[in-house]
Amino acid sequence: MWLPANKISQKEINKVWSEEWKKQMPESPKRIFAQRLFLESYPVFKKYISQTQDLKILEVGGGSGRYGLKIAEDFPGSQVIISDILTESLELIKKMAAVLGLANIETRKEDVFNLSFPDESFDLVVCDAVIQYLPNYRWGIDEMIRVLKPNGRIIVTVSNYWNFHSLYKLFKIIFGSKYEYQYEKSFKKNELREALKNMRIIAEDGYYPAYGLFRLKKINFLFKYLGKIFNRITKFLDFFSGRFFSKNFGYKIMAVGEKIFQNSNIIVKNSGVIKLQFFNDYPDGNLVIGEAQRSVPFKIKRIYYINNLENPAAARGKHAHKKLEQYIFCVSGSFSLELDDGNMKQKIVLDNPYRGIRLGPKLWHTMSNFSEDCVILVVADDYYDENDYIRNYEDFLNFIKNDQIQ
Ligand code: T46
Repeated sequence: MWLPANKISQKEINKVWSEEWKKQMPESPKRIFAQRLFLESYPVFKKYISQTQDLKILEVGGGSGRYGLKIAEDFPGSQVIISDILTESLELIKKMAAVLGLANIETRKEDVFNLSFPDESFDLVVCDAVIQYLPNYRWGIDEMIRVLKPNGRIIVTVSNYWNFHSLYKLFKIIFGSKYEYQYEKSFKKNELREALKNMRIIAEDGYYPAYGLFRLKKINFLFKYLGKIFNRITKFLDFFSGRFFSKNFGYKIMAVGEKIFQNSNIIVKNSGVIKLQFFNDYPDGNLVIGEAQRSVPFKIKRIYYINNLENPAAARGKHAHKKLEQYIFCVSGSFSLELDDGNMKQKIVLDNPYRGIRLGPKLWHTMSNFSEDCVILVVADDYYDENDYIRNYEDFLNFIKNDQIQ
């Protein structure tokens, strides 16, 4: 990897940004809307927002809030919540919303890993250039997907690896100075796609390839003119190529995903999802908390874990329980969990340490496809009892049939 990202803690990352928002204490929002980068980027966002219905919209990590504010202005029938973890950002947004006289805006202090909204609250989640600052960005995305309604849409943008901006960061490293925003991952398209793997990707886009060159003018003023030339060329080429340059070499790349109802929700009987509280203390680890009779909805009598899953062909489970209630977690790595209630079947990839899947009674379950670093944790509401297992699939089908007759 020729573009290392500094390992600094999430607290330090937040500090960089609170300083940034303090500096920006508001000018006129109209001026922010008139900035070149915004003029290039906002129309690309707007393309993917439904014009035909009023939406409940969440902007995550709003920062200056300019996207949420402009969306609220352009879609006055929609309700927009702009969230950020930093008070400085929310202060800035509130002031700008007041200047614009927007009544359909609310600001909320929220941690992207622990959004306080119930499941399936929003039609649209917008997240501009935020996950690039989150070393554990996959789990942030999962949280955004959680609060999306079925078929709801997410628009995510990130720094593009294949843009001159990467060169700017590299020069900074070579010349021994820090990149002003410190930790920032530059994404390749497939990495962004992978982050949205549980969604139906409906569009990939990007904008403003020349902006990365304009940033290089801090190194030499000639880049300003090179940027201008490059801007003309890419605009010309975009015009004839369906925006090929912007989509592939834009300063930011964008993915638009839709929540797939069947895949992200449990369709089999006797199952469900719980979410544990998650503290991201990167690079000093994560802390995930489950509490009996709170986040885990029963008294825990037993825990067990499974590790050293080195055999790629391993398959575990292949049984159901008669009465036992359990939740299964993937605390490290990933694996596939196949659930079968005798009627419906479902396969779920577990790769998120704070999400638990209910293994209720009468649910045939099989675990396979373990990553080498996979560690599975299970909490159960009773002690081990071999008599509670149904280890033969025919017996399982008979058991649920008889159960239905009784
Ligand atoms: C389940 C899935 C998710 C015990 O003696 N005590 C215990 O608490 C457990 C869990 C197992 N055992 C014995 C029973 C077997 O002789 O350990 C041996 C291996 O158990 P098993 O083949 O059932 O392991 P998995 O991974 O297929 O299933 C386990 C749990 O047993 C099961 O309840 O739901 O994980």
